[in-house]
Amino acid sequence: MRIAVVCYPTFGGSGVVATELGIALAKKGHDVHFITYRQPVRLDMLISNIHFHEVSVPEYPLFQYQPYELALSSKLVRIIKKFDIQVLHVHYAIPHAYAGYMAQQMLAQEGIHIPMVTTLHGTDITLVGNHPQYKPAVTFSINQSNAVTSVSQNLKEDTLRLFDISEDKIQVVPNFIDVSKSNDKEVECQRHIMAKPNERIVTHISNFRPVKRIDDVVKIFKGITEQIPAKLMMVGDGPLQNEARKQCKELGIEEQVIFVGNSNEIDKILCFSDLFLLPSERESFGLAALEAMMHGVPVISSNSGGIPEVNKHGFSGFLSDVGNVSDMVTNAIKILKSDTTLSLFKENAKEQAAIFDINKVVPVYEKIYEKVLAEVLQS
Ligand code: GMT
Repeated sequence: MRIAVVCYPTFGGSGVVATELGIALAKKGHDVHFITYRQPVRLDMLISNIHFHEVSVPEYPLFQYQPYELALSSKLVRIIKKFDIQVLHVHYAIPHAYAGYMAQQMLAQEGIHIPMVTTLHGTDITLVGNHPQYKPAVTFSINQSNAVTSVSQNLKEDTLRLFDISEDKIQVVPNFIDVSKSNDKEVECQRHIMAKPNERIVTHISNFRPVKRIDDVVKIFKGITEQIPAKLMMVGDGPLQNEARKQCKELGIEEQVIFVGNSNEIDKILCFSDLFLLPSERESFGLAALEAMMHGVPVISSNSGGIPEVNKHGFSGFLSDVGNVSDMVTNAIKILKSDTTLSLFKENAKEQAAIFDINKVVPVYEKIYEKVLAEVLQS
């Protein structure tokens, strides 16, 4: 099948899911064309049937805001025609589903009918999409999509609660990980570089936005260090990074916290991590936690949004109410206090992650593509 993929090319979870899915589809023999404003960070261009088409937005002084949607839909029309694309898959409703719909309409004028699959990822529904300024356009473009998927049951429920969309429109297709990567012998666990032998390594990965409750991450770690020697790896970049650095200084733990910034070496970092922290205010799924679990890292998380669908309380980690830092510290200590308990939780985390293996999810997307394609051909 010839598939066009639209996504955000950044370190965020939706871009990662889109890229990993595209790579997996290409490995199965599909032709996959990524159309976005920059090469996605995890995109491996060495796979022969992966293609990348950059959307550039010409700047003009009259515009206060550059019209990316226009440039994207024009590019979609060109690429879909040139490569005879059969299915368009857009990740993140804003503005991708809207631009995709415009492209569909322009193509229809020329007698080309292409189905669009929209995958909802979370903030496109709960934080941004729900804003009155965007809501009518988001509702419209979700309803116009030939198929809509959401990355968790919880996100489906949120979408139905917040938007005027019929229940049978949305199919839950959970996010996934490639379990074979956790067995990758080429990844060297260089634990000794990061911590002393008696220290536990605690990790947090995010875009350092308010929704991630970065101050709770630091407070939980502080609570852990009061009982157990540990290091904290802060991976990623975003608006709250400087505040977090300040907070570490104030709490007197700056020597124990390593700010790594954005990294393409997540596998290596998770390989030597003992515990992952995700105390988010809200999370449609929590892909970062799933990636941690795949590497045998138990998770201390909040119980918000779709996280309970991923992290199992008392098995792969523990869940607490949002903001209940002392409960999160108690739970972290339960896991970290002995090598035996830690090993047990590590094994459990891997077992739980395996439920979300990519090999179970890719065929589901293939079926959706086949269905929408057949429907469009019949109409
Ligand atoms: O978490 C973010 O702020 C980034 C955001 C994104 O769009 O990349 O992540 C969302 O999509 C991920 C992939 O489906 C999910 O794993 C995250 O839980 C979700 N984030 C939120 O719902 C806050």
